[in-house]
Amino acid sequence: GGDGGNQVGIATKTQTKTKKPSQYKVLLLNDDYTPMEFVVMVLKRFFRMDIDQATRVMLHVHQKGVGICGVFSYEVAETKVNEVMDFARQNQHPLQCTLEKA
Ligand code: TYC
Repeated sequence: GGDGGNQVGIATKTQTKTKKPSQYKVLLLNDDYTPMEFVVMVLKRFFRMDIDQATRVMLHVHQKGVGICGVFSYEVAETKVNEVMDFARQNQHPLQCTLEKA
């Protein structure tokens, strides 16, 4: 490459672009057993939603099967998924939470 002045003729490229961190959606999945109030509590506690927002997202997931809790960096999304799954397990609910590239 014309930038490195590499004497052995290996192509090089100077990094000019800064990588923007990838974003990930945190998804909540419906099931037949987790109480609606528990899902609302999860959305309030881990995604900082108010009662109206949390109720809307919970009902969307209940009716459509899946819904978005939020969009975060990989690190934050992974942490949220783990926190929700741990909290559901501790309370013996089958609630499933996952992440997907935005
Ligand atoms: N379907 C559940 C019920 O009828 C409520 C529910 C909503 C469960 C959203 C999970 O992600 C969920 N009790």
